[in-house]
Amino acid sequence: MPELKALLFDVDGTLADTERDGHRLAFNQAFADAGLDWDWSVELYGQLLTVTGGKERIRYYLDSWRPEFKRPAKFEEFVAGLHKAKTRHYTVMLDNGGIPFRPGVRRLLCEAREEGLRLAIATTTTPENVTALLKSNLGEDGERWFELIAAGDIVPAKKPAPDIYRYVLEHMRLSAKECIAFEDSENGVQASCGAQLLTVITTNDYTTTHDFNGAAVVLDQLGEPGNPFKVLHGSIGQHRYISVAALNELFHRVLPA
Ligand code: XBP
Ligand code: MG
Repeated sequence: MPELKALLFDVDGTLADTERDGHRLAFNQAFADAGLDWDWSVELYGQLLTVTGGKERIRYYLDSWRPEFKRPAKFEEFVAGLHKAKTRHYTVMLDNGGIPFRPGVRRLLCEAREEGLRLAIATTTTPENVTALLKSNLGEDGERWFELIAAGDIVPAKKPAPDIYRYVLEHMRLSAKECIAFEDSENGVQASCGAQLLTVITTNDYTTTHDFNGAAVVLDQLGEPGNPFKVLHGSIGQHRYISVAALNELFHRVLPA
């Protein structure tokens, strides 16, 4: 009989709504610092999210929106420098009040720890960003809640490639059939399902129209006792918020022995 052993979390959009008022603003601040007139609006940023990874997103923007931009000789260094400045702005933003976790995230993490489930992070974002987000929401030892934080350039192919999830499974010596992944986006579900993981989606403003084919269930949020989730696709029994009991039920329904 398979047993649920671990929960694997995406970060951006899943643990917290970091994109629109976090990463986007940090990119714009970095562009302004560098004297560039690039300004990523809320709407444009939604289109740019097609590409995961900040450095990759800057290159995508230049290729598709600014083909006339005269690239400096050391182009890769130029992009890396901009991205470094962006990371600095983003982590300062988190340190100064932060971006709160989405509903139900802290409660589920606490419950999972109490129940002895193993926890890990699988994200394309830069490791410093994860540290800052976990610290601002869980306190100084926030990172230690997770057995493994797999982030950024640790694998060469970012989501939608399944590599980051395969990395986590390999390093934690887990089979995909022992885990549940939490994602918020189409790139994310392609990565988790590509690694054969049962996936729970919580959508956000940027991802409600995404294709979540392959996900076990699609919800608007994890929910809280007084703030139930809406089921957008699939079913999660009689549960009103995601608890370890709800996850075990889903796990045994979707992955029968
Ligand atoms: C997250 C991303 C990241 C962040 C920015 O995707 O695409 O690029 O937007 O992070 P996912 P960096 O949630 O699917 O992992 O700028 O640090 O790359
Ligand atoms: Mg995400």
